[in-house]
Amino acid sequence: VREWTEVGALTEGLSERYVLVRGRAQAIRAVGKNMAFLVVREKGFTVQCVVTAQPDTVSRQMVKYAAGLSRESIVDIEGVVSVPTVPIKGATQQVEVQVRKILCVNKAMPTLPINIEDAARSETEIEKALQAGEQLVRVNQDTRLNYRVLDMRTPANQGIFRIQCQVGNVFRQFLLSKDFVEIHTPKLIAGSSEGGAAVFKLDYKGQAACLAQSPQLHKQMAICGDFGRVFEIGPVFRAEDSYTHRHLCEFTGLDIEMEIKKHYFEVMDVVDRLFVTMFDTLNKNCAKELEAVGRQYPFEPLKYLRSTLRLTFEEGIQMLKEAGVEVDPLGDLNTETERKLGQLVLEKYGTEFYILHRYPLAIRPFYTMPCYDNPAYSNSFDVFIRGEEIISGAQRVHVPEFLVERAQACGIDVKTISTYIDSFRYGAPPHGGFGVGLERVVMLFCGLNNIRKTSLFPRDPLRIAP
Ligand code: ATP
Ligand code: AMO
Repeated sequence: VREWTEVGALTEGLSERYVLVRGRAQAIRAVGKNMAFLVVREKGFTVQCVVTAQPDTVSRQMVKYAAGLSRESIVDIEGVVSVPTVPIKGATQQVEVQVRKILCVNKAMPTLPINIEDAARSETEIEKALQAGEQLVRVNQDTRLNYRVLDMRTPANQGIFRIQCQVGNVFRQFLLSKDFVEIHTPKLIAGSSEGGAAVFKLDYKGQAACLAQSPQLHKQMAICGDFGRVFEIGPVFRAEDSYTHRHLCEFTGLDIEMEIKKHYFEVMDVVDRLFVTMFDTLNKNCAKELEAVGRQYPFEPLKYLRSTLRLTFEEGIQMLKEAGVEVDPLGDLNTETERKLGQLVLEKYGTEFYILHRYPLAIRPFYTMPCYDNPAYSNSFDVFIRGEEIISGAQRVHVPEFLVERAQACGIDVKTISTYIDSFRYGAPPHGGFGVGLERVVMLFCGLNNIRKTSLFPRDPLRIAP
């Protein structure tokens, strides 16, 4: 059995060695009848392979065969590693493979709907190429998403989804190390978990049901069931009816719920430790991926403090007011004012990651605990990256009579959540938690402009395929 060498491992140290590699034929160029160049890609690394007709080893027919391969076909190449005298452009590896044998393992169709090299260019590179009179097709977002399997092959997308994997991984590992138990709650539920209209309704064997807008009700019920601290990574469904850069109809929720002794600050402490650890880990373990993303979509590394800044909602409103932005002191911030506050916070405190807490009660979900000292406010918080929300969290109402009162006040049909309400009648500890949108974390950490870039197969009001 012959040993395989990865394209990424092809370096000068292997000079003169005979190697066997498998990859995709990313680019193919014939030079006359005696020579062909193939750029072969594997896991984001590329190497130039040279097929030259030679009396004893390489026939002209083989050169023709190589030159006739279709882009993105999967090929096995055997050959000798050599170090060229001039630097190689258009490949990540600075050695070449002098091809002796070539085999097409599986061919791609001759014309692809997306050219990977075009899809991988940054806006600046596109502008330059166009100015130089180069013929290229700007790959728009719909085309990318329609042919996502091809789009995924660009270095930036390889980076994005490896980073996304790390976010989930750090979330899980961190919480497991802090005594949290991973749970799995149902996504088919009887009543809306967040209130509001953004619910996908369905027929559940003759009974009205919906897709869970969050694991909110069941993660709290797990606390009533004495698990102490729980978390879940799972799909969340929102029937959003408009098309924004940061809303999906299905996203991945990272949720926690935990008993608290005294204060909702205990939940914010978890946010702080978890996210500082997460950002540190991403910067350390995903340097290559972050660089690949930045090459196509340039961004500044996230600025965050060793200990996360906490501002009250009132302090935030005051900062906006001082900057000449008037907002309703008991109303919600909109996208624009959130961004503005993000800018002000960055200027004043030097961080792009911060917690805003003690929100007005009126704009929070029914299960949110009001502040003990002033019921116009609540023991709740949102967390922002670069001026956009990634987390909502709060202490919850754990007294059943009060929970019913709050649900009714918020216009919720209590009958549809009766089993949830009943859970609190058997004795419930004080508790709180939060929910994070995975795609938003990756989008904002990498300074990307659209959540569709960080969802493998995004679901929005206009898209349910592929
Ligand atoms: P959440 O619902 O979770 O708390 P969110 O980021 O969706 O998270 P919202 O509170 O729904 O935040 O909305 C905050 C702001 O985002 C709104 O004031 C509005 O400016 C904007 N926004 C939210 N949903 C939409 C939408 N479907 N279309 C356009 N803008 C929206
Ligand atoms: P909320 O509704 O704020 O809170 O959602 C929590 C987080 O989920 C993300 N998010 C979204 N991501 C993509 N597309 C959407 N349509 C979308 N909507 C929300 C955001 C948001 O911060 N049960 C509470 C959480 C809790 O209190 O524990 C909840 O669902 O990043």
